Amino acid sequence: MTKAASDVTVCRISSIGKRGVLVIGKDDEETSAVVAGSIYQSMKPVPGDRVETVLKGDQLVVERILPRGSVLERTSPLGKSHIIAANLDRVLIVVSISDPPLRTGFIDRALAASEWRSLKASIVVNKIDLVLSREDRRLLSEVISVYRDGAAYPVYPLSCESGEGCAALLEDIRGETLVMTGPSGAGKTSLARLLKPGLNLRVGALNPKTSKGRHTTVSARLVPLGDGTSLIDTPGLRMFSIEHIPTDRLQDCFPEFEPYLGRCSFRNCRHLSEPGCAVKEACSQGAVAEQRYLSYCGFMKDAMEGSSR
Ligand SMILES: Nc1nc2c(ncn2[C@@H]2O[C@H](COP(=O)(O)OP(=O)(O)OP(=O)(O)O)[C@@H](O)[C@H]2O)c(=O)[nH]1
Ligand SMILES: [Mg+2]
Ligand SMILES: [Zn+2]
Repeated sequence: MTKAASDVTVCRISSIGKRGVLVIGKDDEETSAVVAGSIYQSMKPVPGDRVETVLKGDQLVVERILPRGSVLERTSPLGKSHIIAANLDRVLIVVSISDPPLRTGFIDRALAASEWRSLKASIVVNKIDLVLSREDRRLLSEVISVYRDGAAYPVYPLSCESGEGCAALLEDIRGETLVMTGPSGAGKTSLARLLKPGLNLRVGALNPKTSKGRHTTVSARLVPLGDGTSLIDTPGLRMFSIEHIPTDRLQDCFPEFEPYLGRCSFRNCRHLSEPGCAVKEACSQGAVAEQRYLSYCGFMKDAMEGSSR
């Protein structure tokens, strides 16, 4: 633990429970602590937060949350901003091709949310041991082509079952704090367990009838991997909502649009059905992947319908 003053110790929040929190201190050990009531008047702690703690008797008390460097945010089902985790270097979007089936809309929303908060993002395609059919292999190549080749996001195809591809990921993330997001059952907790052998977190089999996950992880948890690397596991999401991103800023959340912005006939072009749109033209020439452009149009439509309700 870093000594900030004689009796103040800086720790990192690992998880939030009903009665208190778990904090990570020196040598990556986990300790339970209570949170001083005054903190909740300003903000709620989240995994990844750096906090000042004081030992009172034999009870560790969190007294202050240090200013946050970066956060990943989503819109909750109640329409409120939900800060998922703080002080992050990268977002890992964990998906699979089948079991559960790939939904590129999820990836595009999570990428937009990462861009909105200026966070680096990468895609983990887990369960490549199950990618056997021609159709699944085609989907995997498409993910690599659309996201890695078309938008410069790192893509890590891997298998937590066989371990294939995991070393390359581990090599690239050394020293970083990462938060994982993805649909239930994609294998986020399995990845944390693979990278931290002995980790006591539950993984859950998919529902065999629906091929969907069963929402096994119920609260986010920061897992120290050693070497200053921290991986934050989170509960699976049905959808990554991005209603908090203003409509006129969505275009900035698609980095491959950037060379074309400002080149449309209309200065305030929304890149939907306006004539002389440079983004649409780039899409029809194949310079912007159609799937990504269509996601953008869908998000714009959702946002415009939402704001007129
Ligand atoms: N075949 C195969 N199965 C895997 C792989 N990784 C994970 N699984 C299985 O997928 C299921 C779901 O894994 P979890 O790690 O619990 O998934 P999760 O993303 O944490 O799910 P939630 O906590 O519900 O969000 C478990 O039965 C795992 O054993 C893999 O690479 N290949
Ligand atoms: Mg899990
Ligand atoms: Zn345009």
